[in-house]
Amino acid sequence: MMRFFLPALAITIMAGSAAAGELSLWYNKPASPAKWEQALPLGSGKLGAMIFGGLDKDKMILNEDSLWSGWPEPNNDRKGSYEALVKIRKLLKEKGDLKEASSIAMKDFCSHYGYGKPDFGAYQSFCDANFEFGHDPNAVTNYRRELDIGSAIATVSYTFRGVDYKREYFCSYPDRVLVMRLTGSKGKQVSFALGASSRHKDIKVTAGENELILSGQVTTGNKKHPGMIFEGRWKIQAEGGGVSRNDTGDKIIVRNADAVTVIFAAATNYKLEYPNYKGDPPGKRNKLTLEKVKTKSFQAMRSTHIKDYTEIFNRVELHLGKTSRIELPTDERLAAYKKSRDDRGLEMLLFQYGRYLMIASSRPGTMPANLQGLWNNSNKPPWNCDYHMDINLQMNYWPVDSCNMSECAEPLMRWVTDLTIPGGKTAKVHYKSRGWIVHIVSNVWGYTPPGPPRGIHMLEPAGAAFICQNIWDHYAFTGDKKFLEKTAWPILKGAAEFWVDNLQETQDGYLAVSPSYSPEQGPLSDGAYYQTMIVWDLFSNCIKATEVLGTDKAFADTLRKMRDRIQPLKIGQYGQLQEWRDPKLEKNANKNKHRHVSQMYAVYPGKQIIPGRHEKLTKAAKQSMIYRGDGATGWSMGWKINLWARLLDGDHAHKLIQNMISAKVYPNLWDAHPPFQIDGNFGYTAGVAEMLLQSHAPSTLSAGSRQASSGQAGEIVLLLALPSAWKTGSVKGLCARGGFVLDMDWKDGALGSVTIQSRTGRECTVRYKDKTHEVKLKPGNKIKLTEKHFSRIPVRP
Ligand code: FUC
Repeated sequence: MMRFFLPALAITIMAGSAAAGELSLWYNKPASPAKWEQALPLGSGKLGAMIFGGLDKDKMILNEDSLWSGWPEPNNDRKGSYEALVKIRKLLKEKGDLKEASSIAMKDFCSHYGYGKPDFGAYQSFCDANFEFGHDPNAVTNYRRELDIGSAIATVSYTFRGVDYKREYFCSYPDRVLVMRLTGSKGKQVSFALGASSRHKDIKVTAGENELILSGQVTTGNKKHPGMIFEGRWKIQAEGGGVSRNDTGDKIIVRNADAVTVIFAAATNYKLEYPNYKGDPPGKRNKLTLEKVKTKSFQAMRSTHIKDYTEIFNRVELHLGKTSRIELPTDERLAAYKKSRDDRGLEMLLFQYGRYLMIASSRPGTMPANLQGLWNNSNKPPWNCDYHMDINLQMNYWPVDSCNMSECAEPLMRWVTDLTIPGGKTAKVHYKSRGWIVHIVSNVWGYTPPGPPRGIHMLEPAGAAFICQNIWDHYAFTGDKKFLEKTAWPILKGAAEFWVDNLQETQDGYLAVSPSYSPEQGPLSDGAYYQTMIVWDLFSNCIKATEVLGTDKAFADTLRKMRDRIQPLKIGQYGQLQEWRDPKLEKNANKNKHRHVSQMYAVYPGKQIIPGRHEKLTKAAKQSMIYRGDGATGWSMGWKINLWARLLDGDHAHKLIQNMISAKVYPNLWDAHPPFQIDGNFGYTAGVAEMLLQSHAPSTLSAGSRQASSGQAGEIVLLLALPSAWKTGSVKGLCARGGFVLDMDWKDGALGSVTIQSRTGRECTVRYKDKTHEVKLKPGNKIKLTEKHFSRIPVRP
């Protein structure tokens, strides 16, 4: 065992010889047991597994996406807080007294419950599966650990004492289980012990006949609110050899089998349903899951998994040029990238990895992807591994529609739908208003109030409106009217109603958000632009929704009138786009390097500033981006890729890509905040798509009539942020708003051809450089265009 940890390991284990594929992450050694960022993530949306590939001993970190500490606290809205809000707003408006307002906010407005308190809880680790193989690392050759994201299968293979061993792993979404297959090249060579452990105190591990069960309960320290109960079950199917349990009855022992299939199911008693969030016991759920696969062979489960996964994954292909160091193990490849910055294959791999991680962490029926997707090795994870609503959760879902994985958005929609109920209560108690709201953070228990008073950032009020941007976009991309009517509109309308009731008139007669604050920088004021940009976007999307659905005309008129009075965007003394209305708060704007570039919401993901149509504001936005710089946390760099893409500077976006891969990516290609935070992976993937294809702007041709009738028919812009480093390449399957799917190829920086397929039959304008082409297709039909099809048409604002 000890030898396993010795540095000598690296010398004794020989690199595998076969070349990895373009879609593989691979390594010539096991992950260090202490460094999970070296391990390989597998997931089915519900179940997550980290593959370390140990030899003497091996652990697998296992997760289930609903396991949280905490509880749904029915009294978490603060009674009497509305009176404090009135005082805060008065102070901000009449005296500009930011300090006194903040102190009242902390004292009398914030909830006593929430983030950092026992009720809020944190996403929990589930358990570890512990294998003892007894294979001496020093005697192993041909070691290779690999994750093929083309099939979502991980493998570990090596030679030990003349036997070629192979372990194959996948998490099956359709079968709801993690499957592992262990084989040896000679008969009767597969032997191991399997035990289980957990970071939770209250657990029991029992080995039965061909079965291991770990059951437990999360400790809350509060008798009134007992913690979640959870259970993991392994079924061990050995071919040949024998299966028994150890003397203490907590391990399974497999001896001399030809091959073994291990199937793992996990569940909790959680149900995403306000107010109790309680469902069936986990044992019942696991039995049902395992019963369904009882007679299914490993090969059958494998085929089911591959079919399900590739149906989504294969929709998109990307090729960015020849340079690709696939012959290097991925950790060495990353190190090489830092020097050369020219591995286009790695840039492509990271793009597809974001798609892989989305399919692995968010599928219909599961929880939305949290700050770490669904992988977690701790009961006290960074930021509780929660749902952060001031950029992070929204960023997680940026690539979902543009990168052709629309069904992966379902968990977000279901979670937000549930959240509107407690969010409606918070709106009533804290703001005496209609609609719904969520502040900076939320969880699986429907937490929506501001607070607790850890700092004024706990008051950030735009969480609901911001997530509505993702929800509207899901409609805009899919054109799914039923979704708009049944799911999206109630959410959007409620979020907009809240702001109709809550926008405040400022001293100079504008409408603004008070109290507002620019994430995560102070102070509290009535003039941060972040919230009003988001409300502007929400109102604009809601107006379009009413046109598409032919509903709520009077409400749309109110929104139009109020939108026109929202504080206008301003350019500051350094030529920057202002983050606050008050110029005094802008005095350091030319030095501010803060990771949040909140004033840039208007550029991405919003659409209030569009290059070519808002020239002065575009220039100011670029200036602000230059001041903020090309560094920051992983997610911030992910956002900046999208921003430079929207500002049509492909080379600058590519510089951010290079900076990110060089400094903010772990050996397993997870994004580093640091620590690991998955939003940066998703931001990166969305950013690459945005560099190649954009579809957020209204058509430069139509003066409004067509947009009004279709709701979102806009302009599809091709390759306008293509970096010079991606001279020649191709992409297949990217999506554009309006229900279009595009394949493109380009050579020496110029468009070769584009094939556009319509899913919905809507019309659109396609633009390449300054030329456009009008597309009108029946649903399912395609058209192939080359540059000669585009005719020069003047751009109309
Ligand atoms: C936001 C960011 C932090 C971190 C946290 C989870 O608050 O400002 O950098 O990403 O979310």
